[in-house]
Amino acid sequence: MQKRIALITGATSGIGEATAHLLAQNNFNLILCGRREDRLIKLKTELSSFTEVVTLSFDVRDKHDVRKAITSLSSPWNKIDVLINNAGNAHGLDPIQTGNLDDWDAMMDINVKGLLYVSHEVLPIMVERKSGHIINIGSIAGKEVYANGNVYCASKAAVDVITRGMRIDLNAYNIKLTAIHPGLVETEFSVVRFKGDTDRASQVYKGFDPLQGKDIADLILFALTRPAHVVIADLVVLPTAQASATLVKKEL
Ligand code: NDP
Ligand code: 8X3
Repeated sequence: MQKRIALITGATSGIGEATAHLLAQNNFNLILCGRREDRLIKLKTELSSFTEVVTLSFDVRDKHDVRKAITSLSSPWNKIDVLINNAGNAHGLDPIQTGNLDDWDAMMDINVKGLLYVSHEVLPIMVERKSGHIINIGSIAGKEVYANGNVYCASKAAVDVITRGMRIDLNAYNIKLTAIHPGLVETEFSVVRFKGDTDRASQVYKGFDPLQGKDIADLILFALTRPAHVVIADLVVLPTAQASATLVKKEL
């Protein structure tokens, strides 16, 4: 079987990195994206014994850079079969009345507008070929609002709604849309949310068995390997200890 080409945003850590590892070993050629070039180069070296890898370093907030990076791909790399819109983070955890404007900009610009900018460059390729699969990484935070989650929750609710809109608009073009909404996954997510405070970040995952990036990668691979007539549309996945966005059974 011919290998499909998958473009993964946010491949330099966490869910994206785990997905890169799994897809590399399961018949995908990879376009790996992120801002940290050193990590992209290291990942390419690690995965090159399994598959072919191209790296693109750009900030999803910059629509001109997004366009430049994706249009720089030449054949066969510009025939993207799979887009995994994974890049994103929470920035801060503050009540709305004391929220930080830069944090708000970051979350809306990366999680929402960044996803749109990347999709905008990849969609014409899929539409022209009448084929493709887009996987958007949402969050339980897009399904439930929790205290101090305000803008992050809004950004992930937007991912949920945009995915549904994409599914409708792209229905005529045989393009599959999957949204995956994880609960707590132990990645660099909380280190970013708490601005490098690793002690505070590690508390988030103490006392229970959180999801790992590999758990989400497994679901991504499952969604990508369903038969042509099947699409996994919307998936919420939680650690067993988590019952809702805020209820986690911890044994401390
Ligand atoms: P990580 O912090 O480990 O990974 C985030 C990735 O996003 C990195 O590869 C980072 O790359 C990339 N990224 C962040 N900002 C930008 C930017 N401006 N431009 C380009 N790339 C960027 O977190 P996760 O793996 O946990 O997060 C992946 C996705 O999963 C996010 O969308 C997150 O919201 C979602 N999610 C996470 C959950 C969790 O509990 N961890 C739960 C539910 C959803 P670089 O810094 O190199 O640019
Ligand atoms: C990440 C999960 O619960 O921290 O989207 O919002 S949570």
